Formats: sequence, structure tokens, C-alpha cells
Amino acid sequence: PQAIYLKDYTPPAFQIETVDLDISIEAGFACVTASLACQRNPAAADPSASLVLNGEDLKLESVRLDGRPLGQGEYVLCADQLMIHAELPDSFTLTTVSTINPDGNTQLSGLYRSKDGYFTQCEAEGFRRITWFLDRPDVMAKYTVTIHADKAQFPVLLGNGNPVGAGDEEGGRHWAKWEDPFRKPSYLFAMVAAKLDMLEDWFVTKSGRKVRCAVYVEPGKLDQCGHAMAALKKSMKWDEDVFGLEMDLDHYMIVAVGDFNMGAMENKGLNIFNTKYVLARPDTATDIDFQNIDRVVAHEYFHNWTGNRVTCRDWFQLSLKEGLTVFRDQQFGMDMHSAGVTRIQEVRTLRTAQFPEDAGPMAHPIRPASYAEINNFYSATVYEKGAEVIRMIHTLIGKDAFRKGMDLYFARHDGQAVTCEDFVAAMQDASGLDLTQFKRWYNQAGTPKLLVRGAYDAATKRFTLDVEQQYPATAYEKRLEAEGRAVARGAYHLPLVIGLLGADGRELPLRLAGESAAADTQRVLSITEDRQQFVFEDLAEAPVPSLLRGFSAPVVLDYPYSQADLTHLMARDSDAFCRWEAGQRLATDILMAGVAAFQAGSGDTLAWVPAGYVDAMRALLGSAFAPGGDPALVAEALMLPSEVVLIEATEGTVDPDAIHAARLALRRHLANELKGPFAAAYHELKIDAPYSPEATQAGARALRNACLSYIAEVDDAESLALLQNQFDSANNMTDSMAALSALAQFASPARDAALERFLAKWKDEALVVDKWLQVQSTSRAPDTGARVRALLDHPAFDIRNPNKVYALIRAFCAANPKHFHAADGSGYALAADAILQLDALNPQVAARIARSFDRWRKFDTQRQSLARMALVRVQGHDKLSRDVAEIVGKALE
Ligand code: B3K
Ligand code: ZN
Repeated sequence: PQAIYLKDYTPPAFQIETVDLDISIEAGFACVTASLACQRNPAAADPSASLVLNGEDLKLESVRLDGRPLGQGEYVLCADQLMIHAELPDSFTLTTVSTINPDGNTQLSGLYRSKDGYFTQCEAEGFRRITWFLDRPDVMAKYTVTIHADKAQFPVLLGNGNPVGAGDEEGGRHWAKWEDPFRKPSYLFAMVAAKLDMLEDWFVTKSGRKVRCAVYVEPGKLDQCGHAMAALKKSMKWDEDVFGLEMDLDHYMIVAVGDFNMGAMENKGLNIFNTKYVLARPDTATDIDFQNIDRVVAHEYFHNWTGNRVTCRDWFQLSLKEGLTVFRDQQFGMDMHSAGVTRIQEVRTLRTAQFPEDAGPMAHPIRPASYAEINNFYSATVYEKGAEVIRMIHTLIGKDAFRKGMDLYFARHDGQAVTCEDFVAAMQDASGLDLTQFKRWYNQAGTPKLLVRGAYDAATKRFTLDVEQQYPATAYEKRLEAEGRAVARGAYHLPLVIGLLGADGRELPLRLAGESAAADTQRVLSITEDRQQFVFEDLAEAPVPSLLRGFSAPVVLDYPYSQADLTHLMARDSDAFCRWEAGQRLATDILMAGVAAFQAGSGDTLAWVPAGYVDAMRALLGSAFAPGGDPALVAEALMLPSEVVLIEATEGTVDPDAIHAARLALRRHLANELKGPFAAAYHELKIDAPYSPEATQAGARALRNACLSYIAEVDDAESLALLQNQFDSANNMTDSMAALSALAQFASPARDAALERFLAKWKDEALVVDKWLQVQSTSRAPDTGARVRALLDHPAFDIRNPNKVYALIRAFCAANPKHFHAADGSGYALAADAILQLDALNPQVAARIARSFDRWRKFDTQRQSLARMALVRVQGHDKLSRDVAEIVGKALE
């Protein structure tokens, strides 16, 4: 597929001041009339360029220029474009009438049909599937929309902004008109015509304005939207308190829809959400679901300023709004929930999704220089690494300067479509810190490696820290090189937050050579060079360095810690992330030795598990019950690094079977050795209070269920009885799923019975059925591959519904390496079949599944040849979408 380049950006030839839409939903089609008040753009490169509008899957009925119908020859339709050849004055109104087919729109981009009515998704380029337009974010207009539809079938008609009129029409139809007072890019347009129930509430802003908040859901589900509403109001308050940002509209609506490609969409005043991030009741949603709802609701709300009021000039700048908004929702999460646990979960996501991306064929900087299909770049890099980049600015300049930078950014750019440079310039100007070198994070791909070495000299009482950064070229740089567009790479500017621990666990004062007094026990070291040295003075003992506190930069840290150092940090570090990290690091070292042992045939002896590991884990579990203990954090620390993380940590060829075997053997070992403590903790942590998803209760549940999952590994009658009992008696979905997922790891009659009962109970709750699918697709049980294939034909599965595809197929490919990378290639074949079937229906979803092959070159030659066959089979298909073609093309490069 043809790539487009950031360097080719030019301003639009025309600006569109106002858009007046009339959308009539008829049986089997919709008729769209659009009147665009256009003006020649004085900033355009070519002052006589003709008007070229985007359109996709539209049937053009007529075109008028200032009311005059244009005839043949005055416009040309070609390859998704409408070109106006007629002479154009400097300002004019162009009116098009088109028909579209929302019922046949299986891509779920543009206007489409879902169970309860019609919904839209316009980001990134869906508006052109509704009407002819300059469908790019730097064209910002004021919109009005009038919607007509059958009143009985679609009683709710919604648009962006304020309702300005409504009424009945003949034939049992009705209409409603909405007007959005804010200029916006087309990707933020939304409308809904559906049968929905509504929950209403009010928020009074800091300046005293009353905002009507409404959550619209499928009829009968009002009892599942309270949490989302509460999250919305908390978000509104938080953005006022922390960033001084106030809601600017009188109506803020959230509409939940079951068929949705992504999580949610921040359309101005009319967010459209995947039901997964709205609907929750204690018996249908887990603690994690409740937490995710908080975060996604906050994220979309925060976009109102970072994304909507100030938007992106072009799609290369996507991280301008996404990285910043993820950073904002992370900060919100840290304030609302446990800060340490929240940060740990983010790092886990980054390592599971972004590090592999940065090391694979789709590697790209947070601002890529080119793309074929923009939908492929709503990536872990643009979102999660983008947030890490913002976090580094926050750490380098400090919280107060960051807030000043945000204020300056809004003062300069409110109402504009801008670039990442504009954001960094505001931060630089507000803080006085030169961020020129820092901007390399926007242009260079790959996860840098930080090699740190420490040396203590007892004679001089000095501790010397040598820091080296390495940033080898990725697939992205190699491609640029091959195209003759290589960019110079250089050292990153990053904050390395550190502390030093004494033998008793005390934090030692940090005085750098040349300083007069010790500043603190924690410092931000500014790393800017390939190699740097830091000398700390006055240390009476050899310290254990606590490095990269709070995960201060998105890097891989290499420090030659001994197992004793790691056990010390794990027990004593004051930084929650570093405590957790020490445990993960220790487990990774042990598991890598286990992998080697399994490959050598001696894995089962467990000789690779060092003496002391079980005691460290016993102490960890015990710490949850000590004064000041944090069960949620302990639950995180008890979890061994996932197989996906271990695959990424492997240097050289990956052996997924040995990784699986080693990890499972270590889990079983811990389960047997700590049987008593796990059982005691399990009983101790029983919660009698009524269910609440708040942090303390959820933390206790997380630890209790972590214990349960270890107890299950013992696999005897007693543990089975415990699982069975929890499954039967659970009064909330968290506990129910914990038991079901433990049961689902074993091919047994108990599993089959539990799965059957679960489905029978929940078959009418789509989101719970998704859990039922996912618990099977992620199981390690030997029959999983065959079961997933069989489930593709189960009535509970529907390939047209993205949530179902993600639960059954993507979870299998992305979170079940043992089965996806089955040595016989059956996992690869399953994925390829699914990609081809999906591509004809929904290319965005198909492309996401295609990403499962990203790391195929890390495996042995046998697996590589099977993966290549699957990829070649997909690539050879004749009508491949641009989405999938880009992914598969890059994978095979
Ligand atoms: N901005 C949307 C993502 C739209 C994706 C289009 N393929 C959700 C979000 O980041 O808030
Ligand atoms: Zn976003």
C-alpha cells in the first residue's frame, strides 16, 4: 500500500466555516444533505487549487454551488474523491446530497447499524463515509445536524452540542436538530438514532454552570450505568482541581453501544462508548472492569480539552492528544486508586504491548514519519509510550512547571489544530528547560537500554554510578534507511530517578561530588549523553541502588543485581514500583535459568530454583498482613512475569514450550511449598462487607484470588473443593471469574460443568459471554486450540462483533503464547483464517489480529516457516484491505 509522509504536509486549500447536515434514516438507507460554507484558505500553498472532497462508499445524488445545480463536467468523481471543476469564488456554499447504506456497514466506521439503532464513529477518517468533506483534522467548522427517523423504532435522536429543535413528521417519524457552538474537526462529529434508556444527573462547574450529564444504554440496563456516571462526575471535578479545566457545554452525553471497534470515542459532548466501558454491576463486572470504566470515562472526558479544544494538525500528531490524555487518565487513576499499584499495572501494559511493538516490524516513534493506514497507528506506542514521554517532561520540569506549561499551551492554542512541537514549546517556555534534545523521543523508535554499573570504594566512601544508553536502530529506522530517508539518531534526554539503600533498608542521603550538602534521599538524574558518571559522597557503607523509581523512563534497565540485592529491594525499597520490579527481576532471572534447564531436560528437578526464593515469597505474602501492608501491591508482586514478558526478555531464539514449562513449574513449586500460608491468607482475606469496587476492598480481593490461583496449582481434591465452593457461592463477578479461570486451566469434568453453568446463567449478558469466551481462549489446558476453533461456530460467538473477536481470537493470539505458537502451526493457521474472514467485514479489527504475528522472527526455524506460510497466505489474498496489507507487508519485509 501507498505510504503518506509527514514531510508532505500542506495546509488545506479551503477552510470550511460551517457545516449544515440533514440526515434522514430510511428503511435500508440514509439520505445525507450537507451544506458546507467554504472559504479559500489564504495559507494554502496553491491559491488556485480546486476543491477536492473525500468520500467513501457514498452514492452522490446531486451537487449544488451556491444553490445552482452543477452539471456533468463541473465535477468529477474518482477514487473516493469529488473534484469540483466549476469556477469557485473566494467564499461559497457547496451542497451535496448522497445516500449511504448504514445497515451494510460492517466496518463500524462512519454511520452504522447496531442492535438498538444507528451510531457513528468518525475518527480517524469515518466522516467521509457519511458525506463529502475535507476530512482532515486541520479543517475545523461549526456544525448543525438535523436527524430524521422513525419515532417508534428510534425514539432517541442525538447530536453534538445543544438540542435546538425537535418535532413530529408524517408517517410516524420525528426529527431533532442539534447545534455545536464549538468549532471542531470532522472526526469529532457524532450522531445517534436509537432506542435507549437514559440515566440523568447534574454537575455544577467551578464557575457555577449546571451541566446535564446523561448516560444512554440499551433498554433494561439502567441498573448498570451508575458507576460510569459517578466516574464522569469525578473526572469533571478532578480536571478542575488539577488542571483548572472546566466543562464547556451544557450537555455531556455518553452513549453505550455493543458493536464498537475501540474502547470509546471523545466526540464533542456526545461520547460513544463500547458497552464494555460503561455497563457494570457487581455480579456482571470485575474489579478490573470497574477500574477500567473509571479510566476510560476519564480519558474521553479529558479529551474535551486535550484533543477537542486543542486538536491535531494532522494524524502524524496523534500522540499530541493521545499520549497527553493517557498521561492525564493515569494521573487521575493514581489519585483515585492506589498510586503504586496503578503505576505497576501501567508498566506491565507497556511491557506486554509496547516493548514488543518497538522491537518488531511495526516499530515507530510516537510521531511516525509515514503510514499507509492511520488506523494501524492507534498503537501502544502512540498511546502508552506517548504517555511515558509526557510523564518524563513532568518529572524533568516538576509538577508546578508542568501545570504552567499546560496553561500556556491552552492560552496559545485554544481552538487550533497544532503539532507536538507546539506542545513541547509550551512546556519549554513555561519551565525554562531546553527540550531540544528531548524531542528525539518524538522521532526515534525503539526501547533504549540503560546500562548502569555501580562501584563502592570504602576508602573514599564514594559510590560511583556509570550510566550508558544504547539505542540500536529498529525496523523503522532500517526502512527509512532503505528508502534513503535516514534520520540521524542520538542520545535521549531522560530522567533517571534513584535512591540508595543501606543494609538496614534505610534510605541514604544523596550528595553528588561538588555539592555542599546532601539534598535528599531521592534524586532525578538528568541523562543526556551516551555515557555519564555520577559520584555520590559520604557513604559509610556499600549501598544497593534503587534505580528508575516509579519507572521514570520507558527503557530497559540493565544492572547486575545479585539475588541478595533483589531480595533486599523487594522487601525494603520505599518505592512501590521498585519493590515490585525487584521481585519481577528476581523471578525473571530464575525463570530464564529454568528455561535453560527444561531445554536441557533437567527442568523437573527444580535445581534452578535458588534457596531462599520460597522464603522471599513467603515474606512477601506475610508483609500484606503487617502494619502498613498493602494487599493490592502484594497481589501484583505474587504474579510471576507473564509468558509474553518472558518472550520479550529472551535474548536469541524463543522456546515457548520451555517458557511455559518453567513458569508453570515455578508456580507449582510455590503452591506446594507455601500451601499453608496461601490457605491461611485466603481465609484471612474473606470479605463480609457488601461488595464495593473501591481500592481497599478490591485490593484484598486481588490478593485473595492470587492465593486461590496458587492453591489451584496443587490440584488435589481439597483445592478443587475450594475452587468449586468459591465458584458456587461468589456474590460478585470478580470472585466468580477468579474461580472459573482457575478451573478452566485443567481439562476436567469440573471445568466443563462450570463453563456450562456459567453460560446458562449469563447467556443474555453480552459482556459476560465475552468473559466466558476469553477464559477458554486463554486457558493453558491442552485442548485449547481445538476448543477455540469449535467456539468460532458456537452460537455465543459472532465474528461481526469486535468484543467477541477480541475475547476469543485476539486473546488467544496475544495472551496465550503456548497455544498460539503451537509447534504444528495450528495457532497460526487459525489466526490467518480469522484475518481473512474478518478483512472482508471489518479491516480495522482484522489488522489488529494480524499484529499477532509481529514477533514471528523470534521463534525457531520450524515455527518461522509455519508463521511465514500463514502470513504469505494472507498477503496473497486478492482483495486485501490497506489495513491488513500494511501489517502483513511490514511483517514479511
Ligand atoms: N480517539 C479514540 C480512538 C479512535 C480510534 C479510531 N480508529 C479513542 C480514544 O483514544 O479516546
Ligand atoms: Zn484517546
